[in-house]
Amino acid sequence: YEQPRAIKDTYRGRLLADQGIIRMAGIDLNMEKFLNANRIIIVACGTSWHAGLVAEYIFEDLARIPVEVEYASEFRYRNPVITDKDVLIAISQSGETADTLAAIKLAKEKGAFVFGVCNVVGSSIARETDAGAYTHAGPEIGVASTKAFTTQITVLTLMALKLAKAKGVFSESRYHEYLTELETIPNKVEKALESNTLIEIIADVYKDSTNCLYLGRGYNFPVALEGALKLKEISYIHAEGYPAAEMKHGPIALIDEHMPVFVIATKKGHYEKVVSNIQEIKSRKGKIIAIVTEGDEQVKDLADHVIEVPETLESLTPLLTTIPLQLLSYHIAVMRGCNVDQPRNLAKSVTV
Ligand code: F1P
Repeated sequence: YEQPRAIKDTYRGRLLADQGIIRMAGIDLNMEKFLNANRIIIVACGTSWHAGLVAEYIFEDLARIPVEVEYASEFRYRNPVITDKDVLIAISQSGETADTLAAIKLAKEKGAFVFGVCNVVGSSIARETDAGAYTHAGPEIGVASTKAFTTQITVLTLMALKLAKAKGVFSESRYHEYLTELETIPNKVEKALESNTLIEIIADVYKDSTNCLYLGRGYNFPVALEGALKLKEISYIHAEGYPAAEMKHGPIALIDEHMPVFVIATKKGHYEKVVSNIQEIKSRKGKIIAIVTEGDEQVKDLADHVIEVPETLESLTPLLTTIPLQLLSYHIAVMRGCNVDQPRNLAKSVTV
């Protein structure tokens, strides 16, 4: 529920009120590093890694810069090819995650320029990186990240917009069109939160599930991963996130009348393809819970439940579609008697 405020603070912290120009010292001062980079490597863990995956779509789609996304916990132990033409972006809510810090050190040793996206001012990652940008989420009280995810995506979107403009991929007017839409997101998140009562009813239906599948395409594939992670982290139900297009390469074998499938099926981006995935699930009697764009009729006829979110640009949809999935995990966890703020076995920052 703090997310409308947190997202607003995140982009407001970077806008000159009078001109709507993004002032983002970290990226402005180091623009050349990004523009001359061979590629961007993004490293992170957990939810922050999912924000990194969304960023891969944003940077490549909007700014046309090649991006690789890696779990910091893998990157640090393999022998990656890194050069001084690479820019590494490390994303971390706490700024203390040991694997992400180790990945930063490795990249710096090889001469890469390292940029941090952190929530905690003065944290170890903020200090170790060459430059960076803070999210303005405020303290994450719970262990499982929620507003950190949406504010990380906000910062990474602003960075991609700056780079798209600097590279000439985006005209001045397209750039401002995006910024204007970004400014509508906090109100649209408020709107998405209004589905809370409906989500509670849906949570009650599926609270005793033992397995769940989450599917999405494009920008919403990482949201499917994040939805599944939230359910695992706080309600201890096994859940898997998958790209919807991969369903036929394996997970389809799991689908029967006992399998709830959460599908992100917003209008912008691959809609018709997702609808055909939904038809495939339905013909195997899977239970379909779909996140759809307001006013959707086609999916409503097919799905067992639909949860609406407002319409926005395709690249901004993760900021809205993730909200009902967070709420759903929350309600299921509460109904199962789990401690949503301090899940068993999980640490707020993994420092070893
Ligand atoms: C990464 C992370 C979180 C997760 C949990 C454990 O932390 O995996 O995403 O919710 O708190 O750590 P961070 O590097 O983003 O602080």
